[in-house]
Amino acid sequence: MQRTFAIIKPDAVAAGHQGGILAALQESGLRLVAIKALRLSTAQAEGFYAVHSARPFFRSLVTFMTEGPVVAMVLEGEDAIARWRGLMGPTDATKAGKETLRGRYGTSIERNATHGSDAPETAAYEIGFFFSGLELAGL
Ligand code: RTP
Ligand code: MG
Repeated sequence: MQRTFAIIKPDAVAAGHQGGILAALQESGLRLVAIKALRLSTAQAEGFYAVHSARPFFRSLVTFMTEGPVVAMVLEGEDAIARWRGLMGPTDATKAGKETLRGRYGTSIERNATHGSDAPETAAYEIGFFFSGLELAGL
């Protein structure tokens, strides 16, 4: 059993796609362990994406991720990290198939509707960044 961290990004929340994304999540068989809506501060978005701080798209990414509320989630299942990334599709939404979340709900390489952890270590870090032990206790 593996856990991963997922975000419904501000573009998808603003467009009202939470329901469609949650339906696809349920359909996939992954279990929703925890969920909350919040709005990231600039410092929080910078911290979350610190690994990309030297990239040319960093400032734009932080502006995007703080433009409105997001939905943060912890997902669980066999091979959850790879399964959620498979559901999301590639980073560039314009190159993602319509069977993927980014293909369906994203509009560009930046405004791509969803986030998913890329490895067990990043999943553990990201879950801890957004959720307290209390919120995950007993789940
Ligand atoms: P994520 O971390 O959000 O799940 O996405 P990812 O692994 O598929 O892509 P990553 O390389 O980690 O990039 C993080 C997010 O930065 C934005 N981005 N913009 N303008 C650009 O060239 C560019 N490249 C990436 C996207 O929002 C991407 O999801
Ligand atoms: Mg990434």
